Amino acid sequence: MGTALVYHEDMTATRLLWDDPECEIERPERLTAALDRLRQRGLEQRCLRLSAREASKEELGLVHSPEYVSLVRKTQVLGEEELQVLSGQFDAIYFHPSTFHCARLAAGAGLQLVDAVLTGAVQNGLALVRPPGHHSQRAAANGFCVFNNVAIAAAYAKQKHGLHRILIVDWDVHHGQGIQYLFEDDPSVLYFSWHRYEHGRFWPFLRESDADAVGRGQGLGFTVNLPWNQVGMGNADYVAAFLHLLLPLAFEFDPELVLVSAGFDSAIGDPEGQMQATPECFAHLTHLLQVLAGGRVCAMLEGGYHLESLAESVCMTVQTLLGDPAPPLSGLMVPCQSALESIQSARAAQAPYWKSLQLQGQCGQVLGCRIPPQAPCSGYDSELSLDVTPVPTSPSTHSPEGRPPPLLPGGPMCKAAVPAPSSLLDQPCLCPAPSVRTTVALTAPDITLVLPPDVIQQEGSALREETEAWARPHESLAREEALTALGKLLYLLDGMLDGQVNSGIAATPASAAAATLDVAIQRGLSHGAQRLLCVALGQLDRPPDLAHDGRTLWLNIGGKEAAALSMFHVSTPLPVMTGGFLSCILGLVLPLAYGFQPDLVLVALGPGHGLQGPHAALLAAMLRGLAGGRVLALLEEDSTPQLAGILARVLRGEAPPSLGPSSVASPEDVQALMYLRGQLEPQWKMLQVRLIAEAWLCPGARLCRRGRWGGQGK
Ligand code: Q9C
Ligand code: ZN
Repeated sequence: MGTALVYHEDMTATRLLWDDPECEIERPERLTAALDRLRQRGLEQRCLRLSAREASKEELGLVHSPEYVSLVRKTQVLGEEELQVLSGQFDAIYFHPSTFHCARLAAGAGLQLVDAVLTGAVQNGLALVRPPGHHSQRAAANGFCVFNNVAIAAAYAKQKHGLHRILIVDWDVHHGQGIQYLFEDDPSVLYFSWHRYEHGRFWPFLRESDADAVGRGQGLGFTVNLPWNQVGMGNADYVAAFLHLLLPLAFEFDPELVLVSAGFDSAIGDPEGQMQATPECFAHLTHLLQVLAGGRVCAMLEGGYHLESLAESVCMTVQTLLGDPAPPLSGLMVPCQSALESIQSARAAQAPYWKSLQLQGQCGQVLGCRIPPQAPCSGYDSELSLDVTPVPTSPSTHSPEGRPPPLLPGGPMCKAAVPAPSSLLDQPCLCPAPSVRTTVALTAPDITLVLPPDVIQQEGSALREETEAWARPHESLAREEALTALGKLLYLLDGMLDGQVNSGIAATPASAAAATLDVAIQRGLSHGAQRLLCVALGQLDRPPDLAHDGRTLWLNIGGKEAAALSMFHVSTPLPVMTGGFLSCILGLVLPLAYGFQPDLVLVALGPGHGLQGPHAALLAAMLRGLAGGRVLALLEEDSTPQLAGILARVLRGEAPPSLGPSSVASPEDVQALMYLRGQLEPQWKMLQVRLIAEAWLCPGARLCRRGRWGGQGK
């Protein structure tokens, strides 16, 4: 459906005319650097270019007072000295004779973007604007912001398009207090902001930036603040904040539109933020938001003062909006202690208002943390002792500990998939983009009818002798249909491993599902995949000959009971309610997957998987964030064409349909999740939603700590 890029050259006009060290970072080159890089990468050319229009007086009046708008209008005719005097009446503000025009274009750009998305002209988009907006208030300019572009867009989407639920995600490193003030009593706008806070010692030094500011009146629980109390927050911290705080609330809120206050001063290199998140992290943040609101995402530029970091991060955002898979994240995926404290205090502050936070993470209080009798903590099966050597703590600003298993010597895979400290100028991904995004290797011809036109229907098969050799150990692969399907699957898998094809779908006869999956795993591991994530739904047993070398993470959803036989062999029942399914994905599957950093993902819908199309689509869409989007979905041959069609669409980058209002998780779902967390948290730090110290208060977790993989905690 396309991505809009809204811009107008005139927005480079406003600039600082006098000496002011605080304001000099907000300069015209911010826009030109971002736009030049988008052109260089061929990204601008792939967007629908829209020229920004000026917002009208009425539109500005949706959030600003008439007096304030006329005050800003008058700056057009002031001389330099008068401009400087007026600027001095606000905090961190400069006016220029072009400010009024630029600020009206900036607000208007957002409105055009919202119109384009809500009329269906495009799926999503980015407005590249100056001045930024999120600090601006009803009658005050603040922090380089004159009119509140994102707030005006939200009010406009409500008024002109009749929307009832709008999510604003403010990933700028500063608190958008302007947006907070404008919507603090409005339950139709959910405002999420993370920001450098340092216990109140960072600009704008507001008490109301802390996690306990949650909105007022009808709007209680619709303001979500995540204060960062240390600098140096990185990819793992940001992803953890999305998985454990923003996304549970966002799914429960079920927005019709997502607006992003897209400031890139939260990226590495920025002098204001002093954070560590690499540009690729913004591809992941964008990707994670695209599963909401049917993919209707409107991003608007806010801050971002390191031109190189800004330009790269903008490219990552636009590339992801265009549907390209996110490049793998670099670095250890271990959130730091301070980030966990912040996330936990925000979860605690929000818990009274959100069902999705009420049952979990409040260990011992709401639900109690009982160990399911069928799955005792102690006494692991001895065959499962792992010969995975602990890897030493890496030097980093906040010394994370624990990491995925050691890497094996390379295959022909993307170098960036190997977790390694990255410098800003590292190429995001050294593998060439596959020429084919999604291929389906299906045997039932009626399925092609529901496929999007650019999804390739694969004709090829692996050589007969080779297919037979792979099939030989498996009785269930002896039949002709199973062999034919296996040949197609092997051919597709090779195409993915060679980088010809990004993702694919293959079908197998139901009776051969487990054996086919086993072959796919072995073939993947022997043909270049270094870490393979296998998400198996339904009755699919872990292949008996799977090596315990940490190269395969096996996750069975639809097992009889919650069980972690090792840190690489996890099984959980299929959640019965949508709420449980969401917490399983956000609270278990994705934290494990992000922690593991696979370079190939297999997702198998096996016998009795019981997953509805939209749920399967959501899972596949979110797993596409891993492994550079290298996801192979295995279906049973008698799956409906609709299921194959919906999976093909999300794997090529379309948004999954929204699930609608979600039910709560059932007590059984919650219990399974909490049990597995207790088991796995010591090894998989992305699972953590509370501090280890607190976990000790939970009797279940304490027992679980005597696990076999070290289990010493922090
Ligand atoms: N060194 C935006 O990013 N100065 N505004 C803070 C601390 C004001 C930031 C001084 C920063 C305003 C849109
Ligand atoms: Zn900022």
